[in-house]
Amino acid sequence: MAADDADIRQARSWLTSSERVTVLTGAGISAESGVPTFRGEDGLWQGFRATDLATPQAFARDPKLVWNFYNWRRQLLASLQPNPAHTALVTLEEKIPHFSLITQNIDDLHRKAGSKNLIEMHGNIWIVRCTRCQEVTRNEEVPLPELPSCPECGGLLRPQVVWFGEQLDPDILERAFAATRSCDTMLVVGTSAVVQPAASLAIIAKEQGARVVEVNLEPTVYTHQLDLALQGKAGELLPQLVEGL
Ligand code: BV8
Ligand code: ZN
Repeated sequence: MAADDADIRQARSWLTSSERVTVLTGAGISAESGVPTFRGEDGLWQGFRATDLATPQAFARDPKLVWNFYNWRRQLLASLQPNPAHTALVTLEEKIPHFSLITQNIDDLHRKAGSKNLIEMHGNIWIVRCTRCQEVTRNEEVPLPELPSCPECGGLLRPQVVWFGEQLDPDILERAFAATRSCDTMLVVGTSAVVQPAASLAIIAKEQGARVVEVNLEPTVYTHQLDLALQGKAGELLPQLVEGL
C-alpha cells in the first residue's frame, strides 16, 4: 500500500526531533532522473548486467567493452538532471544540524543538486584513475576514447569506481560507518539492500538505537526490521517529508 499521511507525519516528526540525520541512497533515487537502476527491468546494457561488467576481471579481459559501458553511462548522465528527491535532500541538509549523505550511486547527481556532506561509497563516474601511476583526475569528456590513456604516463585509465570484488576506500568506509553509528534517524532511499557493505548500514544504525525509515517502491529484505517503510516514488515522497520542516 502507498505511504499514508500518518506515516509521513511520523517520519517528519522523527526528522524534526533529530540532531543528527544520515541518509543512504541507491540507484532508486536517480530512477526519476532517467538513470537505469541495476536490478530493475531497465538494468540491462546490450544484454549485459552491470554486475557482469563492473568487475576487475571484466576490465582485464576486455577493457574496451567495459569502457564502452561506462562511456554509455557518461553520455546518458551528461544530459540528465537531479530530480525532486535529490533536491529534497539538499533542503533537509539545510534544516538538520548534523547531516550526512551516503550514496552508493556514482552518477554525481547529489553533488549536481547541491548536497555538501556527501560520502560516495562506490566512487564517481566522472573521476578516472591511471592503472599505472594511480593519478586520479576529474574528467568530463564525453565520450572518452575507447581506451583512454593517462596524460602523465600514457597508462590505461579506469573509472574511479568500486567494482564488485574490490575493497572500498577505507577512509570513505570509515566516514560512512561513523555517520551511521552517530545518527538519531536514518533514511534509506531507493536501494535494494543487496550490495555489501552498504546494505549493512541500515541494520548498524538500527542496532545503535537510530530510527530507520525506508523509502522505496517496494519492500526490501530489511523492511521488517526497520521502524517505518514509506512505499512510493522517492521523487514524490521526499519532498513531502521535508515540506514544512
Ligand atoms: C567488497 C559501482 C570487500 C560500479 C557498485 C562474490 C564475489 C565477490 C564479492 C562478493 C561476492 N558475494 C558478495 C560479495 C560482496 C559484493 C556484493 O555485495 N555483491 C552482491 C552483488 C551480492 N560486494 C563487493 O564486492 C564490494 N566490495 O565487498 O569488498 C571484499 C573484497 C574482496 C573479496 C571479498 C570482499 C564492492 C561493491 C561495490 C560494487 N559497485 N557500483 C558501478 O556503478 O558501475 S554497486 C552498484 O550496485 C551500485 O553502486 C549500488 O550499490 C548497487 C545497486 O544497488 P542499488 O543502488 O540498491 O540499486 P538496485 O537497482 O539494486 O535497486 C534499486 C532500488 O530502488 C530497488 O529497491 C527499487 O525498488 C528502488 N526504486 C526504483 N525506483 C525507485 C525506487 N525507490 C524509490 N523511488 C523510485 N522512483
Ligand atoms: Zn599515469
